[in-house]
Amino acid sequence: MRKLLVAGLLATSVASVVNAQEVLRVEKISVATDVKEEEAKGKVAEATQEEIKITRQIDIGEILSNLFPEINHIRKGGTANDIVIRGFGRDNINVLLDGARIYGACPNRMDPAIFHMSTRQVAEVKILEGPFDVENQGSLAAVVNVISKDPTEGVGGNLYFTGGSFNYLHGGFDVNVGNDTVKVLAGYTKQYSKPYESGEGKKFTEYPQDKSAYKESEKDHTAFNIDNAWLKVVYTPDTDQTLKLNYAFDEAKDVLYPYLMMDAIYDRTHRINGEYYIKSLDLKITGYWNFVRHDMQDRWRMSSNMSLEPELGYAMRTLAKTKTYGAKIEKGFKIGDVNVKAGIDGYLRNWKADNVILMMMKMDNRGMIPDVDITDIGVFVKGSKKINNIVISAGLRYDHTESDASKGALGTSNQGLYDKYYGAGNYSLSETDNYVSGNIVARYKFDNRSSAYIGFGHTVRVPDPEERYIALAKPMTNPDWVGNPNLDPVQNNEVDAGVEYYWGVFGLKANVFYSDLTDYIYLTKIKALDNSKDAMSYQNIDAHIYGWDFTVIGMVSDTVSVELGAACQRGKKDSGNYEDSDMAEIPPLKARLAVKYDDGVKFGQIETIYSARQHNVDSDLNEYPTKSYYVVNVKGGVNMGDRAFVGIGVDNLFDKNYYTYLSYSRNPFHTGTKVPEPGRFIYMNVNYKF
Ligand SMILES: [Cu+2]
Repeated sequence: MRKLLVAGLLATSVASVVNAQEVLRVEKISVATDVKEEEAKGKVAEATQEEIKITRQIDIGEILSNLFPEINHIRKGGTANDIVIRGFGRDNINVLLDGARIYGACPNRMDPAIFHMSTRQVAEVKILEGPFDVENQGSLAAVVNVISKDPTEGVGGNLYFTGGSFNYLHGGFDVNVGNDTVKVLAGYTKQYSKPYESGEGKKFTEYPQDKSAYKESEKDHTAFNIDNAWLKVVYTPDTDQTLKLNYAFDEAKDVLYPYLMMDAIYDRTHRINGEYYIKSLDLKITGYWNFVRHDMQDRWRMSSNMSLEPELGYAMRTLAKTKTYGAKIEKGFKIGDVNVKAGIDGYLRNWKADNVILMMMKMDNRGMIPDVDITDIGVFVKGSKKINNIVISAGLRYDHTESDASKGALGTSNQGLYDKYYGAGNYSLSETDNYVSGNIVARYKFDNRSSAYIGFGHTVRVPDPEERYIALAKPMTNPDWVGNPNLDPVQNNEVDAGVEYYWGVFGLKANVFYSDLTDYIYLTKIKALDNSKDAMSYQNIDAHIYGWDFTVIGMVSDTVSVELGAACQRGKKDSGNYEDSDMAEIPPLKARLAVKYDDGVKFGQIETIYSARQHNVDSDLNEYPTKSYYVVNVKGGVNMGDRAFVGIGVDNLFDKNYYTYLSYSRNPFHTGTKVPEPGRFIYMNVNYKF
């Protein structure tokens, strides 16, 4: 939206934004755009587009949460923030990197998908909210596609550095070499930080208590130490064909998660993507493979002192790995005056995690995630047609998904867990699910820029390997954690409506949604059939989530703009085993007001973020109210000629001590550590283009 206003009102200053500023574009896509229009690069007729110029550059989850009131982050530590969109998290939203599926290896989501691409590699983030994506399996409530930078023609590169509070350092470079047939981009970055301090001046390592407390000697332990390297090659033998190949590696070491009872020793990821496009046929073939290996231990916590084998240095450890590979063929064509896109895709997701607990007695929890394979094959078709001022679009998708857990992967301690809680013979470790998803949307165009839409979508996602098959037996006193092999896929029937309206120098974009959920997967407390022990497990419930969001933008002058956005959502349970009908992890009202100055050379912004108190909590999962907060962030920067850019910023200017609603882990048995947001954080970005 901003871009549109800029394009309409500030055509002259747009041209001057060709300089050393590193820009991360974030685009919220609306449904029911013409298929062709949607894909025409640079033409964002129905999109909100935001250009992020100066940030701490820590992680994308945090950046998105800052920008969009309907996106919230789950704060587990200094980095790797997971995201919740409109109250939907985990596998209910699809996060893709360059269109490829990727999943974290950690059963506690220490490494969410969005964490596996470094901020410096990102060109653009595309967000489609609601159940309107048929091109990918399981986009239940939203799809987020994080797209990496392409190499360009010519020789050049960037050197960049960000430094900030709490010994935060982020440095790196990229080098680009290209002619009209072959273009190569290679990059490397390193990120390092000590634990940040909250507004009350305490390091985040001081918050966990009792067994989870950090050892005195580890309270100043490195908070994260991450290396990323990537290589992207684009080959265009003629004007008709494009081949893109991308390899990326990241290694995150010493990542602390005060939210959880363990920390990551390392998290190592390899990603390969390939894409071949023939323009004259409008045919695209893509393939990908990625692999993540993750090691978490409690060696920096007090609990490790209780180890039965002290020489190992830990009392709890999970070693996990996951790989995902898949392919897609898609083709665009026209039937009469209807633009159509059809495709077939498939993927395999494998996940295995081995846990051991050496407290009181040795728990051999090999196969905590028991080598689960999820294989999916799907076909889709979508189309759009313009009838006078109305664009009608529709999509349909069919999926066949198989989920298989391996009994042989289970260790001696967790072998009997499904029998203990669900009864021998009452479940199967392999499931087949077949389902249809689809949507229809009508958009009425008032003029070239303004429009209103209403749409209905039906989407389905299969339970993830953890929800169906996790098997973690804990020492006698603690509850077990066991998947529910009998879970059914989640179905979302949702109606969305919205308006995008431009009036003089003002723009408004607003949406409402109502999601009716059948078999939504929800945490629950269960008892062993012989009543000997309790466990945390999952159940299918019926529920509904509804909400709204809006953004208003005004161009006060050629250089000054004002943005105001807000979002709110509610979630209610309609069935299942509950006492409290409020759903868990539904963030409260959040608003953002920003005033920006941009003359093409100098840039400045004052931003305030407000979050209301959340008292609609699920007491069944031991949720408790979270107070409202209000923070102010400022930043400014200047282009030094065509090659250098320097920016400085202060987040949480007034050093407020505050918590977001998603700052602690939900568990029906106990509450974990509540992790505060960082206190005042001063940073500087320097970028040099060569
Ligand atoms: Cu982990």
